[in-house]
This record gives sequence, C-alpha cells and structure tokens, in this order.
Amino acid sequence: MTTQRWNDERADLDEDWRKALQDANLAPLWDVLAALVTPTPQGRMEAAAWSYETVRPLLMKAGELISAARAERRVLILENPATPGESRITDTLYAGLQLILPGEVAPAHRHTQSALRFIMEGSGAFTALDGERIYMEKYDLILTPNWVWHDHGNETNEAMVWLDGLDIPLLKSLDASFAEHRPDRGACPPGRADGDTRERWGRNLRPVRGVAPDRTANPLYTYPFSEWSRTLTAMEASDPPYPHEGYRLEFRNPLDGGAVMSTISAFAQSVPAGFHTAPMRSTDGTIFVVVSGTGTIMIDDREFALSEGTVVVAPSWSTRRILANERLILFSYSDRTVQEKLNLWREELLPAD
Ligand code: GTQ
Repeated sequence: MTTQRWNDERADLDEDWRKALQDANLAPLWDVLAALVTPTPQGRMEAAAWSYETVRPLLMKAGELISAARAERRVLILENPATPGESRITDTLYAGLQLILPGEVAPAHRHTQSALRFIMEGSGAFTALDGERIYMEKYDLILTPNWVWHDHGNETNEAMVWLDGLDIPLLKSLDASFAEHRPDRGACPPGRADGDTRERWGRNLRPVRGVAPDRTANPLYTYPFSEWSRTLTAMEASDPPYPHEGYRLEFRNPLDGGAVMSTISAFAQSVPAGFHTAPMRSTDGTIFVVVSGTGTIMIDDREFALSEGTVVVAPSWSTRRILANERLILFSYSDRTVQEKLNLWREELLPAD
C-alpha cells in the first residue's frame, strides 16, 4: 500500500527546492495566504495624534532654518508611527503642516497627486491655482486637484500654516507620479481674477453654454469656513444628533455631487457638548483635525485628547468614538471615494454600550 501522496511537511523540508524557488523568483502562496487574504483589515497603521502645541514650535523653527523657496514646500510630514520614513499617515494618504512666512513665495509646480489645504493659522496669504489667487482664512478648505499649477504666497505680516492632505502614498503604490516645474522656478503668471472659481461655481449654478469645464475635476476650489460651519449650525438647530457621528457633512464636487477630488473625500462634523458618539468603524483610514472644542477620541483601546489644532489618524477598520466636552467641530479626510469607486468601502455601526 502506498503511503499518502502528500506529506505536507515535505514542502517545508525540501531546502534545495526552496532555494531553487528563490533563485527563480517564485514563492509558495500557502506560506502567506492567511496573511494576504485576511478576514478583516489587518494593516500595519497605528492610531496616533499630534497636538498643535507640540508641532507648532518645531514648524516655526523650520521657518528659521530653511526658506520656502529653498525647501520648495516647507512642510513637516505627519508620519504614522508604524511606518517612519515612509511619508504616510495612512496606507494611501499623506498629511503635513506647511509654513509660509511673510514675504515668501513657494514656487509653482503641478503634479498628478491631488492635494487639499486646511488652514490652521494666519489670514490672507494665498494659494494660486493656474494663476488664480485664492486668499486663505482659518479653517477654509482649499483644493488643488491633480495637474493644476499651484504656488503659494504670503504678502501679509503674519505666519500662515495649513495642513496639506495628499494622496502621495496611493500614487506611489500605483507608480503614477508625474510632476513639472516652471522653468523660471517662480510663481504662475496671473490667471483668472482672484476668487473667480468661487464666484462661478459656489452658488449652485452652472453655465448653460460656453464656459463649461473641459474635465470632471472639481472647478470649485474653495469651501470657506464662514459658509460650511453654518450648515452644521443649521443641522444642529433642527435635527437630533446622529448616534454614530453627531452631525457629519461631505464636501462635494458641484459637477457631479461626488467627492471633492477623484482620490480624496473630505468631511465637516460637529458633536454637541456632552454627546458621546456610538462606536463605528469603516475601511477608510481617516485623518481628523479639530477646529474647535474639546473632548476625547477613542480609537480601539487608545484614547487621545482633542483640542483646537489636534490632528488624529484612525486607521482602517479601527473602532472610533468621540466624546465632546465642549461642542467639537472637526474636519476630516480619507480615501473613501477611491474605495467606493472600487466597490470596497464598508462601514459598521456598532451599538452604543
Ligand atoms: O503644496 O504643492 O505637503 O507638492 C507635499 C507636496 C505640499 C504643495 C506638500 C506638495 C505640496
């Protein structure tokens, strides 16, 4: 009688065969299958938080050490503690705090990465998109959709700081990065009138003829805090808070009602004083920024204090809950729109305990 045909250990013990596999750039799937096809997301990202009081002095010191022109962009990257050196805060997204000092210009470039700016400090510096200046106020959201020329300038007499949210790690994994610089390494020549795109696209109107955009990229580059915060206030006045998030709004592209950019979704949220959100999780690792208020965010078994300027990352499928001491206003962004387009996005609303 023959013994069983497969003695499973032989695959582990045959060293010559293992070596031959390596030399031929082959690997056995069964060694890694369980780690590859996991029942739930098992990423390496960690929850983490950065308080503005910690980051700000280090960023201001960078302002003494290097010019914006020399750095091209004077930014401190918020790196996920699980992946130092990889310039990522989640598997797909990047976050950084950018400083531009009075009189400085960050020269024009364009790239296939999409960017958002969320203004943290200062008033009246500008980002120019294809030469159109957009002046910044605290907690405005300003977009740089992919391949739009952009430079930044500060003609005020105070420092300007904003959070940059980009899809850099996603484009790295797709290996789809292209970038260009202007030959003169300066700013773009003036384009449309200052603030033109908001006048055209910010009032829920679209042109019948003539000036329709030639692409689906969001033509509305700005979502001022003075406007988006009012929508939250209006909701709070008439709706009860939703158990899992209080009140949450998505910033959207006026052309199609979808996410603000092809790879990044952005949200505004408020949680009333004393409210505790019920636990929830979703597959889009999310970066939160505290606009105002105080409280705590619990991410799995960790707790992070929230106050103005705190940045927090909640990894994919981590369970999060928010406790507001004072009314919290939060901005957040994630790769939700990418996952939705790929039919991958999931969320789970867990019962309050
Ligand atoms: O302002 O164009 O934080 O290209 C990283 C890459 C900012 C920018 C970043 C960039 C920019």
